[in-house]
Amino acid sequence: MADMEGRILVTGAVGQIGSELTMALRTRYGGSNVVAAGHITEPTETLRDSGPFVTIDVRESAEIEQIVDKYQIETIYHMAAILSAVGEKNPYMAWDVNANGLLNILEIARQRGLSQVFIPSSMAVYGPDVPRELAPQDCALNPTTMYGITKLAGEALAKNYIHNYGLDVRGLRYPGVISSETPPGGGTTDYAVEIFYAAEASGHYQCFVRKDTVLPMMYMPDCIRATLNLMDAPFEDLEYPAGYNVEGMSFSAGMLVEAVRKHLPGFSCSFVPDERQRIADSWPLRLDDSAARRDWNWMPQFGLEEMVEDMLMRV
Ligand code: AKB
Repeated sequence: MADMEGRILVTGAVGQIGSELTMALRTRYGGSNVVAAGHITEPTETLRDSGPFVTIDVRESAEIEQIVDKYQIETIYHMAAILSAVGEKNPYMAWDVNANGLLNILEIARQRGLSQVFIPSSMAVYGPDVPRELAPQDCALNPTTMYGITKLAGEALAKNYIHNYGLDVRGLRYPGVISSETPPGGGTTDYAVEIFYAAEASGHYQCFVRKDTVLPMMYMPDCIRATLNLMDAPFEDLEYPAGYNVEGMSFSAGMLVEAVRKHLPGFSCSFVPDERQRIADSWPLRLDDSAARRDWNWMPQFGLEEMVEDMLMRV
């Protein structure tokens, strides 16, 4: 077991990343030391029975405070968030949950002198004006989606709490995350997960972005490793603590279909772009994650072929 002082709280613990992160933290630190917080969605039995489970609306400070005090929380992984496609339809809610919710967490962490806070940023902080072939770590950020604006605000708030109060806040700019345990909900990169379930269930998928749509992606085991490795790194080594670029691979929707067809030759896919195409077109094709590689030895283990093979064994 790695060293740990006090307990950990994971908000958004029922979500795509939160559910697997909670289980990874429970394996590392013991089930009773990791409090999983959901909101509306019911937890799986595994999540509910492997440690404390609570309900928190992150927009309500008092609800967070009560849990932080009751369980003597020292570290928060704040994974609760509204994703891009839902955020575009409900911009006010996206701001309220993603920006106000994050501010509540930071303020509670500051007031109680917590040791560490993790915040999930996203490649959505970039807008279409960046060099899309390889988005630099450090450049002007002009997101065009409400989701991206909330993530940029999250990074700015994190920097503010680091510089003004010395709070240890760390974050990753996640690309699309592909996983088999908990489906994502309401994101633009969801097609890269849905395709596997459709391939197994019916042999056909109707994809909501164009075949030539290229986006940065990452397989869940790499996502969890990146998150934990960033949190383990000495803070003084981190030049960009509030939001490091990370990616595992980058492919077009058409390349993903071909990679699946190598294993399931009968699989077919049609491409019928909807409003999520506009969101995808505003994001980079690849992220330059050399700062993460340099500062805390980030190195992905899964490329497209390895990820597809593993996913098809699991779904
Ligand atoms: C989404 O598609 O909204 C997310 C993200 C890239 O942050 N997966």
